[in-house]
Amino acid sequence: MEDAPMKLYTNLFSPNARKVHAVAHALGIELETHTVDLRAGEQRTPEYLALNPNGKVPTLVDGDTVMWESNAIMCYLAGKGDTELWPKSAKRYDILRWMFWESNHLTNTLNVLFGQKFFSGGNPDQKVVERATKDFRKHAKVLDAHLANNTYVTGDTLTLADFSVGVAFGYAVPLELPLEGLDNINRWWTAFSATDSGAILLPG
Ligand SMILES: N[C@@H](CCC(=O)N[C@@H](CS)C(=O)NCC(=O)O)C(=O)O
Repeated sequence: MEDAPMKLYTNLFSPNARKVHAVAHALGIELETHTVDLRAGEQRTPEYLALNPNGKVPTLVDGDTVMWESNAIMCYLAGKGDTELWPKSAKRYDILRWMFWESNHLTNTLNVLFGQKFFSGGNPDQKVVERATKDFRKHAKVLDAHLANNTYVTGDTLTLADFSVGVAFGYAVPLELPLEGLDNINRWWTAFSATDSGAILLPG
């Protein structure tokens, strides 16, 4: 009997969910999907909270396994096979380093900008925007310096780290991210976001 397809609870408005879609595409994994209606609050229903008590997307269900946290889901999917995106070598630790960096530094500043620009009823707090924009620039400079000597985030091949870190840069225009002069990021992101999988990271 064939295994049932894995099911992703998702919403394409979510950058964290798009990371998972992009990685699944790169791996050639077909996922059954259920769009969680975030506007209607479906993420806070008892049925959904039983799967993901954080009330967030994405969530992956694979038989008895329920996974949440987009970066963990990406590792889980890639771990199903043999792939350079998530090699079975010490390079994994470097990939994880950048995935943790993304969720701790880059995404934190992005979430603030997201909240101020999209969910402040058109009345963003300029001081908060300024501070988060400055923080974003500080973190982006770290990545830019690293990319001066690396084609991709963890060396000369595309890995999960590119998907994890890359999704932020799709918001360069709507969030007015300060990327001037960060030529290495611009080179890397322009090439990556033009690929079929990279393009899935872009907000629709
Ligand atoms: N660290 C989590 C963050 C998930 C997250 O923040 N999801 C947002 C969309 S990007 C969400 O579901 N928000 C709905 C809500 O908070 O009500 C991950 O990477 O999966």
